[in-house]
Amino acid sequence: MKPCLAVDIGGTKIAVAIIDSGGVRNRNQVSTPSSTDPEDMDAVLEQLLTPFLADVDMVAVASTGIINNGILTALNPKNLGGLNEYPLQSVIERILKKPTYVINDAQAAAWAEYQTLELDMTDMAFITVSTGVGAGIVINNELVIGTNGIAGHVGHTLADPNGPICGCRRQGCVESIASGTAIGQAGKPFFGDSCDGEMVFKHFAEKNKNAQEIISTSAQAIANLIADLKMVLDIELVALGGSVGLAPGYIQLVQHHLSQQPKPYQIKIQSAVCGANAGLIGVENWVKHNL
Ligand code: ADP
Ligand code: BMX
Ligand code: ZN
Repeated sequence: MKPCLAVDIGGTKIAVAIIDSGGVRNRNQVSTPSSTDPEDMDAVLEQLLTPFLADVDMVAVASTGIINNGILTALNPKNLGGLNEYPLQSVIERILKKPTYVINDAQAAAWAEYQTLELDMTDMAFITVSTGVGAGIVINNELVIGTNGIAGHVGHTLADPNGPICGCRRQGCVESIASGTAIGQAGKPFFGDSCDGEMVFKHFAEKNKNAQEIISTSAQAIANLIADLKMVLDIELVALGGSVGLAPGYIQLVQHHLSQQPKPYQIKIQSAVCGANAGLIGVENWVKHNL
C-alpha cells in the first residue's frame, strides 16, 4: 500500500507532504489564495497536489474553518480572503481520485501533539496563534470534534466586550486581539500599512516598545484563554503552535501572564513538539487511527 498525502490549509499558507514511517517527506508549501472565488482555491490545490498523484493511496487534510461532512465553512471568512463555503473534500477527490478525509487544522495538530505525550496524560489542548486563533481539545484520550465540527473554536470566545469586531462579526473575540492578523493590524500605526504579524515580531526582537506592548496584549489574551480552558475542562497541558505561538519570546510572555493568575489556573504550557508540521502529522495519524 502506498503512503498517505497530508495537506494543511491555513489562512496564510498551504503545506503538503507525504507521511510514512520515515516521517514527513517531499514537503512543499505555497501561499493561501486571498480570493472569494472558489476557482482560485481549486487552481492552487490542483497545482500543489497533482505532482503527488502516483505516489499516494489516500489524502488526509487538516484545514482552517469549520469542517462538516468535508465542507469548509469559514467562521471568520476574512482569514480566507472572504471565501466562505468550500466543498474541500470533493474538490480534492476530483483532483487526485483518492479517498480523502478532512478535519479542522487545530484539531489535527492537537492530535499530533497528544501522541507525543506521556501515556498517563489524558486531557490536553493545542492552541494555534497564527492567521487566526484555533484550538483542538483531547479529553479522556479522544479528540473532541463536535456534532458540527465546531469543537475547539475558542479563538471566538470573548476576550473583551469592548474590543474590535472580529471577522466572525462578534465583538471582542480572542482572535480579534491575539491573532497574527490582529498583531499586524495593531502594528500599522507604528510600522506602516504593509505591517503584518511577522514585521511586528521583527521590531519586538529589536526591543521596540510599541511592538512589545502589542505582543504582550496578544499573549495576555492567550493566557486568559488558557486559564478559562483549565476551568472548563481541567486539562493538564497546553501545547502552543502557529507561527506566532512558536515565535521566539512569545510563549514566555504567555507563561508570564498566566503566572499572575491564582494557582488553580496554572497549567504547563509547552511549544508544539511537532512545530509547523503538527497539522500534517496529526491528520495523517487521525485518519489511520479511525480507518
Ligand atoms: P497559517 O495561519 O496559514 O497556519 P502561520 O502559522 O504561518 O500560517 O501564521 C500566519 C501568521 O503568522 C501571520 O499573521 C504572519 O504575519 C505571522 N508570522 C509568520 N511568520 C512569522 C514569524 N517568523 N514570527 C512571527 N509571526 C509570524
Ligand atoms: C479561525 C478559524 C478556525 C481555525 C483558526 C486557526 C476560519 C477560516 N478559521 O479561528 O477554524 O482553526 O482560525 O486557523 O474561520 P489558521 O488559519 O490560523 O491556522
Ligand atoms: Zn470571532
